[in-house]
Amino acid sequence: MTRYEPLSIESKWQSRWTAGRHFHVEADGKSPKYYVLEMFPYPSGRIHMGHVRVYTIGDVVARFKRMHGFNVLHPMGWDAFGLPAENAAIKHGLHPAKWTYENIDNMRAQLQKMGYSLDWERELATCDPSYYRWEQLFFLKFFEKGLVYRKNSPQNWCSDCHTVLANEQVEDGRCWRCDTEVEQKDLEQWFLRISDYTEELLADLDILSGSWPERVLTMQRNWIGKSVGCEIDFPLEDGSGSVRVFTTRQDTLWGATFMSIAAEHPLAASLIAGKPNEAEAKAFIEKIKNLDRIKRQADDLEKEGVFTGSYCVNPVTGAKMPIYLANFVLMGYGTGAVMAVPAHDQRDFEFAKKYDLPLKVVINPKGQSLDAAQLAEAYTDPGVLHDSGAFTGQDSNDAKVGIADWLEAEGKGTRAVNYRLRDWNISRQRYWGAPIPMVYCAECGVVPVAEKDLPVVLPLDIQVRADGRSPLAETESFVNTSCPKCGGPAKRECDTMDTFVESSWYFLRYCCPQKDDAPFDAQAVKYWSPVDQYVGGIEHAILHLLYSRFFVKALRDLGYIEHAEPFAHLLTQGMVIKDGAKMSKSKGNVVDPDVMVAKYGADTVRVFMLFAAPPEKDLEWSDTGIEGAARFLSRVWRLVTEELEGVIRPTGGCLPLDPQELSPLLKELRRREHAMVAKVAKDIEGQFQFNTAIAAVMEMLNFLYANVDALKQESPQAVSSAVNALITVLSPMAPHICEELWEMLGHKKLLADQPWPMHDPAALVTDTVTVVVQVCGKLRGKIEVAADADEESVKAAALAEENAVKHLSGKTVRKVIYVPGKLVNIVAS
Ligand code: OVH
Ligand code: ZN
Repeated sequence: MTRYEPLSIESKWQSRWTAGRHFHVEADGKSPKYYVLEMFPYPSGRIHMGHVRVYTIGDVVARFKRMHGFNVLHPMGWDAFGLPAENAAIKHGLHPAKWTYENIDNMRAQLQKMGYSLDWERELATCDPSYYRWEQLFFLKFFEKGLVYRKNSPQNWCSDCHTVLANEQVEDGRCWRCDTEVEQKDLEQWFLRISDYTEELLADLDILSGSWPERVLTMQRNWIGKSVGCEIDFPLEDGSGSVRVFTTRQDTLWGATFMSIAAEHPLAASLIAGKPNEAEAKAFIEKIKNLDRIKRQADDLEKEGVFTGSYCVNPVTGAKMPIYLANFVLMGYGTGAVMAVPAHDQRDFEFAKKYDLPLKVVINPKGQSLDAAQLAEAYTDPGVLHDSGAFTGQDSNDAKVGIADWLEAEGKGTRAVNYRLRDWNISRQRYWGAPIPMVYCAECGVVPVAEKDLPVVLPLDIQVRADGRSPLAETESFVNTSCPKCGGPAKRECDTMDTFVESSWYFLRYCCPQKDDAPFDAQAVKYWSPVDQYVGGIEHAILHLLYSRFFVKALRDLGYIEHAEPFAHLLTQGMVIKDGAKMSKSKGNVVDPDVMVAKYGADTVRVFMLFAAPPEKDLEWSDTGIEGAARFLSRVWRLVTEELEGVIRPTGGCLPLDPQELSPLLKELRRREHAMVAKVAKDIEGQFQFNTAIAAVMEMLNFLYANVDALKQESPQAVSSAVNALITVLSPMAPHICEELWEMLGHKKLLADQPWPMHDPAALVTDTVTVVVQVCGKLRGKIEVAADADEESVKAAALAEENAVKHLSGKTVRKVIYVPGKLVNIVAS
């Protein structure tokens, strides 16, 4: 026997796979295609266990599909632009490009050590001009179509870092990097008009239902946030105009007792002008404008407000309603003004209690009548309308329709739809990103760069600045250009694009990464698209997946591609944790993949990751778990190289022997072999239950060990078939060891090219026995059960026997006695 030495075996097979360009694929018409993709990594430096998990899952699927005859595309690349590279570069005094490309080299080597069946010839890095030039082209095409526009909007701004911060980069109102208090600053930014696609993005989620996790679909629906209701005008008391609100609860209109408006509301200044508390209101406005928007929407925000000094009039009751500035109302969603119905909205309720504003009950639960003075919280459920004019007595849901009709007929309001989804601000005031291909000309204004002048190359001969300011604005050779329209002197846009732009279309570029005269080879994209199976972390459930869906639809409308959805199936894997917590340097609970691979080999790490938890669940790292995986593979090795040395012949497929002529042991072996092949396939296909698939292989291994001597004696042929099948079905999970054993058995062709073994469903049927069913000692029926059925299931079958059920009716079962393989007696009275 030879020792199992994973490291030398693994590098041997990795070199062979690479040398043979083994996982390189081309679009062909011969076999059906299958495109499996894991979310591509940021080149952050080193891979972590989260990467190992997601890329292992994807690799099993890729290898499995390959064995099923698919032409499998399984590519890899680098999401290489972004703030982390720039910050690391600042910290280490390196150029972001150098830092990024060195990381890519390291991480590529780490991934290669895992034995993933990737087509490395399709590798791409998004920071390469040959990639981002096409993104710049899309920007120009979007601009032509009106899908790109420039807008002044309030942004989170850190004066110290001199940049806009994404909402996620604001922590407790302070910059995540330097702790400076974040301000809100109006800036000219570039936006992608994702709102043009809101309805399609929403509607197509229904098509993805069943293929994407319901949780992700729900998150996307909530993010899009469609609400249907009415816009209603509330006249100002002084007759100078009106305040428009959007509400989904027009059924509560008769209960609106005051009005809440955003600090940014265009009427705010005139509503407070000359009023007794003008100064207080002004101070409040300033304070609120500087609060970040996320905080203002949080449920636990302490509700605060200031009376403007002005009133409006409820258009249906005529009641005079004080207008308040309120910290939780935002411009941008709805109209920036909210009709407050404190009896039926919890936020309004809290606000009314705090500022002693009147409550009016207009909806009662069926058969009850609420007393406004007694309410401990808002009553927000549907009910029966009360004190609501002609609608009193109606069901509140029905009344929504009637009231909308009536408002429209009376000219007091109109039906309206509102979305939470905003257009996508893609401007970043940072260096390490794709330049936005626009120039500013004193004569012609904002002018797009000519297509023939793409790419606008990000200059590399710069120095990153310690203060994080973009060096681009100070790079004269970059900034100064000529106007594409008039040829006069002009200045380039110095903002770069959000990195989510790169990740919105990389999966299309993998179809033809080398094409240099167009973004896509239409044939190749058509052949490979959509991605059949996408795998990645839940943290991308909303933005990345929504942006990619938007990009695909927009590129379709530009005529570049034909399909409408990027990812046919989605799997979101759980986190890798240790001691119940996310791995992190600060907690000191990081397990480094390199260390584990060096100690156990990649196959063991892969098997552990797949066996320890179903993919969508969090995976707790455990030292005993990885030891167990190592032991399992050693036992596979020892069985073939020691216990069965010289016995096993190379066979393909499952045992072809005629079952009639087999001994009971061989019959059982045959049944188990076919059952294993069927179970592993069923668990992987569609279900991704790799843990139970591996368990099925373990069961077979145990059976072989338990019967090794008898099996050797009775039929080397039968045992050969079983072992060949075991190695074959284990190979997607542990490819190196299986490939090595396969070769040792005398196979000439690579295991990676083997078809999945056929299994015979007839072989799965176990022998059955007839069991007699008695009720109180009298024969009442017979049941057929599997010979190896357990006691519980036989008893259950007996209790369900038709005639027995009849004789049991009206009685209580006291006891069930089972004589194995013979009879069940049900004692009842
Ligand atoms: N480039 C983007 C990205 O997420 C993807 C684009 C398509 C937008 C890992 C850990 C983390 C963990 C465990 C041990 C130590 C440290 C997944 C951390 C990601 C993604 C890819 C690429 C991480 C899941 C969370 N996690 N679990 N365990 N790039 O390089 O960050 O969700 O699926 O693999 O990740 S990335
Ligand atoms: Zn010009």
